[in-house]
Amino acid sequence: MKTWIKPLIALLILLLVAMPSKVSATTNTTHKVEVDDNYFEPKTITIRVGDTVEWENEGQNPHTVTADDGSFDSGNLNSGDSFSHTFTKAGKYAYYCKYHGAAGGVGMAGTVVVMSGPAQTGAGGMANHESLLPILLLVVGVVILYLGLRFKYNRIS
Ligand SMILES: [Cu+2]
Repeated sequence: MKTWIKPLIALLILLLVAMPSKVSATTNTTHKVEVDDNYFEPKTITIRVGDTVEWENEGQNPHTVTADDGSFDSGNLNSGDSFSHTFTKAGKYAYYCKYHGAAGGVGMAGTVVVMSGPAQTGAGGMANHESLLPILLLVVGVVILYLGLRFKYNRIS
C-alpha cells in the first residue's frame, strides 16, 4: 500500500505546483473607432490595459491615426483601410489625423484613455483560486488517507 501512495502524493503535489497560472481571464476586447470625413467617432474612448483599438476609415478621403507622442502611427489610411493598436500601459493617448488635424487636439483629433485594470486582474485571481481549490482538497484528502493507513499499518505490525 505504502509503495504506490507515496509516488501518487508526489505526483499530485507536482501537478499543483506546475499548474500553469491559468488563462488570466483574457477579457481583452477590441474597440472600434470610426474614421470619417473629417472626425473620429467616438472622439474619446475609454478602454482597459491590454485592449485594442481598431480604427476604420469609413470616409471617402484618406486619413491617418497618429499619436501626439509618436507611440503609434497608422500611416496613410485610404477609404476602407483599418489600423489597430494594442495599449499595454495606462494613460491618456492623444492622436490626430496628419491631413486634417494636429497634435494637441487640433482639428481632426481624438483621445484614447487607457485605465489600469483592477477588475480584470481581480477576476483572474479569483478564477485561479477556484480552479485550484478542488485539487488542493484532493491532495489534502490523499495525505489524510495516507497518514491514516500508515497509522493503522504501524499499529498492526
Ligand atoms: Cu483626416
